[in-house]
Amino acid sequence: MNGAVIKYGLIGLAVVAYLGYTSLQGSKPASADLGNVLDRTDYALTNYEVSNADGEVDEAEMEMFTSYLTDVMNAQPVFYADPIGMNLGEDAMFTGYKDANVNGVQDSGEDNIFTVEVDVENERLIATDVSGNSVHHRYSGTGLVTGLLIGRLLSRQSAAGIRRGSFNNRSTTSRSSYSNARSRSRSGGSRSGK
Ligand SMILES: [Ca+2]
Ligand SMILES: [Ca+2]
Repeated sequence: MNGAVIKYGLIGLAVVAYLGYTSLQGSKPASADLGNVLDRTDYALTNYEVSNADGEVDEAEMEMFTSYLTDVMNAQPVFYADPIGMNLGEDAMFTGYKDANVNGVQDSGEDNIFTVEVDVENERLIATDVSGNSVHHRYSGTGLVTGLLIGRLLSRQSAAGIRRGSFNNRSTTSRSSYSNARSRSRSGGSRSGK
């Protein structure tokens, strides 16, 4: 009897010690489903509407797009356990980060989760997580606004010294292959009920 109590007590201690260890290791955020990241970025680029049709997307409108993209990333059903914030860099790279306090600003301790780049040369989006997994997806938007947004991102890349062919040799998985791998691993067990 006492032996069993001690045994389970020790298992309990081991679990507590393990959880403590993993939370110390927890500076690296959980990886995001890059398929979802790509689908949502594509959706945002395809469906964004600008109110003034002056044939130009200025910096303020690019900010508004980034805000819209943030909403799309967090739309139900959510695909990531924490709220996602989005930053647009000078080099036109979007960075998704864990916006723990949901204030739209990347505060200290709010780690990056993934990045999204636009490869205009190959008409695709490239999403990369913090583990270095990289997935590409051909963007589908063909409308005027999509073209203007992508043109603006291309201008930013040029200004930052990124040439159109810079992404040609990037090692990436296609969206469809990644999707299959993800759904296979997902069917192994439910992660709900956190
Ligand atoms: Ca405008
Ligand atoms: Ca924040």
